[in-house]
Amino acid sequence: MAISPLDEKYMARALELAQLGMGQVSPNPMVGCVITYKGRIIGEGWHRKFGGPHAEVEAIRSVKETHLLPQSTVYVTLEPCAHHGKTPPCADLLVEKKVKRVVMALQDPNPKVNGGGKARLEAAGITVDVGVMEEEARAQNRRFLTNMVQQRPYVILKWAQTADGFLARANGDSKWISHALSRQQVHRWRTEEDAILVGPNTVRLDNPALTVRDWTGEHPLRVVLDRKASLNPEDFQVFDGTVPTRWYTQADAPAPKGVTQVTITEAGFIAAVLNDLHAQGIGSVFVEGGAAILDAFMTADLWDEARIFGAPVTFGDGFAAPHPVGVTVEELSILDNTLTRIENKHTPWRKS
Ligand code: AOF
Ligand code: ZN
Repeated sequence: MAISPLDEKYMARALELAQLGMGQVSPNPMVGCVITYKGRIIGEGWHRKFGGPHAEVEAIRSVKETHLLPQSTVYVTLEPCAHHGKTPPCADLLVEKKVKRVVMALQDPNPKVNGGGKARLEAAGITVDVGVMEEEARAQNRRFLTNMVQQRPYVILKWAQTADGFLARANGDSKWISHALSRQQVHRWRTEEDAILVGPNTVRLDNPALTVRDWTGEHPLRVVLDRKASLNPEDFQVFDGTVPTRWYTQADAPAPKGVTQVTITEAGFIAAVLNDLHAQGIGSVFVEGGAAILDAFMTADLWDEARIFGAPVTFGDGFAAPHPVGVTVEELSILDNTLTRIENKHTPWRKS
């Protein structure tokens, strides 16, 4: 069927609903669903929580005028699933309700689905259109798509740098680069990812808690990379056991209560850590430094985007900020700070 501007309007609404699952559904995708009858919305829903009902189930449940379903169009930001997971297949539900048409933004790359949902709908005589606002849907679910395609978490690097390109002074002090609003933004970002990762120098110099305080949301998993097991857990907040924490070393080390120590024996340390996190169901990692860790991710080319705060201060000397090679996709100002978002060129989540 021909795609109309109205299709884009309702898909935009479905994408908006999907976004409400941010920080709650990973490693599942964010999915939104809108049901219309003659250009009027009769039902809406989204995937709210990992393990919970899928978007289509929520949307169908919300419909009061159920007699209209056989004449309805269902807009969904991802292909309805075809597998028995934590819930029965959404494609079967739509077939059972005899909806007339399904418009989806994107085929689900999950091997358990991957066109299977579409095939079930078509086999039942339902009209299916794919690709409405696909680019937006891909960008929204870039974490999930990266997990599926690369079999690793989506990696976001973050740092603040001075106008003369330093991350920290020579003594490691990095205070007063970004201001309170930018730091609040960082706390918001923490709620959006599954894990926060730092290296040993950041732990030693800043003794960060790596929790969410200036925003509301769940604390991500804390991840500490410490090849030499050089950190004494008793000295640092990240090892206080208040939030799930994984401590990666190359040699066994006694871990305090609430901390999981993981010994990595493979040569590619960063790749092995990401592998392990992926196996734990971690869909995204927010890397908060320091310089050596950021460099390690870039050297291994295991990163997807960098978010860089720039501040109008100069240090003259110190730890030089990294130079990510990629595409600048966003630039904005937060008071006197700048925020630049750079995407790696490989972007496995884009349409190939
Ligand atoms: C949909 N609608 O809202 C979502 C879908 O473990 P389960 O049963 O929750 O299944 C998770 C998989 O289902 C996930 O990897 C993705 O392929 C698909 N997610 N599908 O039809 C939804 N969240
Ligand atoms: Zn489903």
